[in-house]
Amino acid sequence: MGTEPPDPVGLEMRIDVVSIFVDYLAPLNLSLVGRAQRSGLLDVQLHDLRGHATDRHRTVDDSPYGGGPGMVMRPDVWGEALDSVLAQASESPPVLVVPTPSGEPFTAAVAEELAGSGWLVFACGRYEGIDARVMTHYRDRCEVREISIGDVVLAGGEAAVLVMVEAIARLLPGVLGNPASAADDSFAPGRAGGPLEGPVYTRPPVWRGLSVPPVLMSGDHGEVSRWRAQESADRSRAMRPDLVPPDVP
Ligand code: JB8
Repeated sequence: MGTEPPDPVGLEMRIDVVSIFVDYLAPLNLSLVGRAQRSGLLDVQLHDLRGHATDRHRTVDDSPYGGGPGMVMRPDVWGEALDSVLAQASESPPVLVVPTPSGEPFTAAVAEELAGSGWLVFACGRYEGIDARVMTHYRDRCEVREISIGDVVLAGGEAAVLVMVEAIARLLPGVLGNPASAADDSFAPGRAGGPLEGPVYTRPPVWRGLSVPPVLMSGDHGEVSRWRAQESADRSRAMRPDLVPPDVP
């Protein structure tokens, strides 16, 4: 009576996240990503960077060489942490993803590439970032992607990891209930670059005096398609003119 165990499914991806604020990543146990974990499609392991610090105060940062404000994360602590994750060896090395405002932009195409890897390791920086030698060193041992989630500056990589893991997990086979809803998304593979999705409506037909556009109730699927295409084009021009090809005469 609704107590049957879930169907067994194969592991599609392992994700390790290293952070000094692992509690920040608790939402990975909720909603779509949490469900993917419980169904056996995804294995997420969190690691406290401070567990690899060696001094009494478990220090992970130090002053920047050359001067300047803030603190930089120490390469020795990161090296111990990442070595311990990489030692959980698989057939092939992981892709090491480092969120940083100075990285390549995170897009649907990047999400797709990362979804094709069976193992991702996310390294969450804080303060002014991670000593650059860490990225240099691990480029010899695995693929390293320094990635920005947008032209905005966060206080650390954790929130960016929540964004990226959700975008990646929903591309894994079996994670979405209805794959048609993913294919229809604005930046879905094959339609990256728009057009944006237009407005959507559900019951009731009139709410606070506002009616649903009558064309959607007409039953004329051709008319509905043309109306939605026009709404998408209008919205794309208004919100994202950068996505709209110039009108050629
Ligand atoms: C310190 O804006 B972000 C971002 C900001 C950060 C760090 C990592 C990522 C580390 N500040 O994507």
